[in-house]
Amino acid sequence: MGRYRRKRPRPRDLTQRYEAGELDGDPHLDRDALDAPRGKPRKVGTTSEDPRLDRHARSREGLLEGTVLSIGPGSCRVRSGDKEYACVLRGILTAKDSRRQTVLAVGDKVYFSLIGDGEGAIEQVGARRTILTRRGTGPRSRLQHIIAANVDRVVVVVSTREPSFRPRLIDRYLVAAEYGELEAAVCINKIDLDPQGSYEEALEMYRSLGYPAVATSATEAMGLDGFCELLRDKTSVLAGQSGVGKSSLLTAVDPQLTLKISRISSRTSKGQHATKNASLLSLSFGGYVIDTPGIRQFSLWDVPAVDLAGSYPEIAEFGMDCRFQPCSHVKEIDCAVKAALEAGEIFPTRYESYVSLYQELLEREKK
Ligand SMILES: Nc1nc2c(ncn2[C@@H]2O[C@H](COP(=O)(O)OP(=O)(O)OP(=O)(O)O)[C@@H](O)[C@H]2O)c(=O)[nH]1
Ligand SMILES: [Mg+2]
Ligand SMILES: [Zn+2]
Repeated sequence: MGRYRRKRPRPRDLTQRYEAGELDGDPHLDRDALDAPRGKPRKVGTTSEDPRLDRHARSREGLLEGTVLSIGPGSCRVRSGDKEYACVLRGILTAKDSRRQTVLAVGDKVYFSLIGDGEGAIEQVGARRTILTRRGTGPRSRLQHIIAANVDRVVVVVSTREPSFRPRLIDRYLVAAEYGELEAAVCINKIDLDPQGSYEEALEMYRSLGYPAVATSATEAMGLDGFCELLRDKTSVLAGQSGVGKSSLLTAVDPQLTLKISRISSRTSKGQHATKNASLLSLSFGGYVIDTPGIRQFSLWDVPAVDLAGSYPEIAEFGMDCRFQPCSHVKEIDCAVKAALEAGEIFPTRYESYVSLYQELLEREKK
């Protein structure tokens, strides 16, 4: 079962492109440059002939450059060099954007002016290298929520129990990561609560799909070296349900971090997040990580149903041989994905998760 082994290399190294300045731009001149639309980072002004580049260099004169560490009501914390500033947003940046829940995201590169001791006003937001997004919840369900900007990797954290293991949720995060062209990894925490090791099959499955996967116990200090290696020297974001142990894992691998941890092991009811806001943290062993508050439901932002298969590496690969292009791999005849499923080359749980997500996205498109 599941003989698929991921061969596909990552399409390109975004970090290198970013460092080469290829992806930089000025959102004031091109608001769309703020996001990597539909997951594809766009090149903005890459040649010196581009008149926007000069204007943008001039307009940043006298401003400090920093990174958004966390966002509170009305202001945010920004790190610049080794100092932190409390910053407000200039009016132009707070102007209502009909599609976004917030103008600013944790991890954003910003340019700000000093307005007091340790206080600044954000004048510009740099183009985003990558974004991890979801749909807003409740009344904000038509808005895009940016979970993190400019990260290299998403580490999806789940627990064996308390709260129970949710493979469908993992797949949603993996799709959001693939769609945003981010690396993704999986961490199965609280293995101390599953001495039979029933999580091992899932661990192997994610590995065979090409996702680094580790099994840990934050409280019993198991598997923590592997978890460290997922984070070392990268900028990562931890994502997953409330109570799975994201903050516990971070304090276990880096005792310098003082994060609020839930006193109760299982978090099942609404509104009991131990972590209230996403925050960007510096790791003593190298790298940065964004700890996020857990969410109950993860709804994908703006992935067209027809593009979903592209975010399941094994389905994308077998799908190249389907008779119809594009093929939904749900109802068509001569579907190479269904043939691979029959032959035991695709994990049934992954195919089922694909079909259910495909139908959900299709339903949404009809509305
Ligand atoms: N048994 C066991 N409990 C754990 C483990 N890791 C964390 N916990 C407990 O699980 C609870 C939730 O941990 P947190 O670190 O606050 O979880 P979180 O994912 O950060 O939750 P939010 O901040 O609400 O999103 C706490 O009571 C931890 O002590 C583990 O490996 N094993
Ligand atoms: Mg937390
Ligand atoms: Zn097909």
